Amino acid sequence: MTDLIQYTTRGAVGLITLANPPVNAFSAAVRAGVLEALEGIMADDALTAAVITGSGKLFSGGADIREFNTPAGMQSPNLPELIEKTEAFPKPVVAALHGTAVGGALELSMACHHRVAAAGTRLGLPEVTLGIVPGAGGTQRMPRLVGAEAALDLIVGGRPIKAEEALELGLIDEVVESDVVDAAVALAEKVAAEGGPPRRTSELEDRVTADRERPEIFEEFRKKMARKARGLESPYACVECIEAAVNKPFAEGLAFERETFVRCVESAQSKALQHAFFAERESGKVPGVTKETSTRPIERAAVIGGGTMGTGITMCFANAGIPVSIIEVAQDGLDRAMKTIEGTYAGGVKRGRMSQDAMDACMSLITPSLGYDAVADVDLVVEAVFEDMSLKKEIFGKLDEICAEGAILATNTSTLDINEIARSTSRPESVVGLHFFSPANVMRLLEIVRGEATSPETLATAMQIGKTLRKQGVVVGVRNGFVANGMMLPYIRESEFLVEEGATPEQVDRVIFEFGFPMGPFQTMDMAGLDVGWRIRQAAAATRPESERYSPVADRICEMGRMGLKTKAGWYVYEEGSRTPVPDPEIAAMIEASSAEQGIERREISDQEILVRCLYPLVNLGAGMLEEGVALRPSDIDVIWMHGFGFPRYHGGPMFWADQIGLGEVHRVMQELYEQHGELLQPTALLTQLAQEGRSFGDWSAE
Ligand code: T1G
Repeated sequence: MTDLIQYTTRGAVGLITLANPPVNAFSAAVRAGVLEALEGIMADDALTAAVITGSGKLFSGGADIREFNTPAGMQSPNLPELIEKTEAFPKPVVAALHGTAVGGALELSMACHHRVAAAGTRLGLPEVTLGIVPGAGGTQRMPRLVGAEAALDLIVGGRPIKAEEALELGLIDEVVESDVVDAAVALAEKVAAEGGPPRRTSELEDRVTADRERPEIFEEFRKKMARKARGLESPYACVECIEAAVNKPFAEGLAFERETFVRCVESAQSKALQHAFFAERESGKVPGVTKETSTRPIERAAVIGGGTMGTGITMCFANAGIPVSIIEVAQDGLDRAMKTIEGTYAGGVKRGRMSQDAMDACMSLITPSLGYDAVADVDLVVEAVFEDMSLKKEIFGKLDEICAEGAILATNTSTLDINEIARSTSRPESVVGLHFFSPANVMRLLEIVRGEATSPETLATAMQIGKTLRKQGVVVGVRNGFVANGMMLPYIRESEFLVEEGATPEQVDRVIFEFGFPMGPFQTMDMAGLDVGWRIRQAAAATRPESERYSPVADRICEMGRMGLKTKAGWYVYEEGSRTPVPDPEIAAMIEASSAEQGIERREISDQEILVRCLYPLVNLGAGMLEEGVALRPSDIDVIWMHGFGFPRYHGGPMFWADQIGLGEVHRVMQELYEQHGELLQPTALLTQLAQEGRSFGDWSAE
């Protein structure tokens, strides 16, 4: 038997333990091992029952995602075969669940005749997040255990639930505080002693029969899910499978599910979502930082600056249970900051997103402070004042004097040179960029900027704090705008050029929205506030080459005092209290005037040209950043764009998306754009090389 399965007996019970670290995934060898063990128990008359459990911190993370679309994935016994044999097993089989049991692991458990879970165990069918449906009976057995409505919520939502909720729903039979294997063995012995055929989930008909009388369940659910499932295929496939569970005999429903699974797992969307899954985990692996690299425990933190970013960052620490001081230079600024924080939490309580107790607990961790005394005994400081180099250097000079030895000095700058900031201290090795995205207490992305002097310990601590704050941390190097904002530049620039050449802001936004972004570039700019970009453009004006094309439209909008949603006018106008962008003829006229001024002949622009012109240049720049080493791997860029700017996950991020199109084609079009529009769109060397060699970014990162 494979050593990925441990087998022993407890009295008359055969105990099968999954032992395939790190997550006991059901690889081909594990599946064969479980079946072999079951056959051993079947053949042994002295054994009356079986228990299946997992070793280490969890039961299992389900099927082995790395085997998808590989022969190993379909190798017999595949998961559906193993699960059918488990349910058909003549002796009681009990699942002993702890930590996490998701995907195929929960499907196997639902095919076991009884399920016992340790308190707090997380159970779920997250397959929809991988662009597939549960493909081993989950969509057929879960409705039989919990009913169609709960099954729709759990399977289409993909979220895990705790054992306690699962017990209430009828998904499991018992929750124990004691040792779960002992409890499962005891239950197995009891059931075996009671005799009679094992209880098979596939034979449970009450709930599906009742649901068959309520077909409206599915129509209502489809309506309810439409906004969240926009552009996605697998959520609708999940609904169809659950509908089949209610309306078809079990075997037919199972066959329908299998067919649907196979269709989904080979789809472009699923491949993109599988890529996203592994990309998020890959981004945590950074050269020079290993499991052995020591990190500083962050027990106390401080945030300098009580503006939009400072207050959001402060809430991140409080939400993670870390005492945090927020520091401002003047009382009114401090009062405003605390009012903002309190208001944000109160809004969460009002919308039922958090309890009053949780709000009080967070507020109790936040200490408003005037002056720098509060940073003397903290482990980490995050500076979040407005973008001014001399001010930041002054602040870091003070932090250098006051902060404890070994404290991490972080800056939330989104554009300034971190090496220059670090050089204003005597401990540049302790300086790192922690670039949060607005609103910082909501956005998951955290760009961790490694300076030339940042030590491995400081970087490892920054990566650890990213996890503690439940952020998706990505390590990048120092350059103007780092990776995220750096790549925003061509995206915004080309959008503005397109409206000068004949498109309209609403046309560009519609194309990008239909591609799958939550909103287009012009609405995004209005939401974020046009003053941020204006200040950056003004700062860059001095160094912009004369010959470089530049669109004055955005500046003119700001000069009119239109700063976006917050002034109810920007690229669009907004009704009082509404966030719905309304096209403004005044802006359209100003754009046409600007085109005429610059001798730009306006023309009909297709949706396809808009898509290509907005997205290919950022792919091109992404390749440039890989060459520079500012981004470590293409998948990091994908993670940044999915978590920072809402690049549709079902396209896998810009670099993966470009690979699906083919870099030969992306390069061909970039070359055309370069010839038409000039050097700003010159294909980068890496894109050219990969295109000529017929390779992909995926290949490149493998080097
Ligand atoms: N297959 C292969 N590798 C996996 C894996 C899986 N299911 N789950 C995790 N890994 C790898 C991961 O890439 C990382 O690798 C390491 O394990 C630790 O992961 C028929 C077909 C279980 C809650 O969607 O949600 O069953 O980076 O950092 O934070 O219907 O992993 O170290 O090289 O995430 O402790 C459905 C996916 C499969 C669950 C543990 N299952 N996994 O979290 O560790 S589809 C899922 C998770 C299915 C059937 C279908 C989490 C976790 P590396 P980690 P963690």
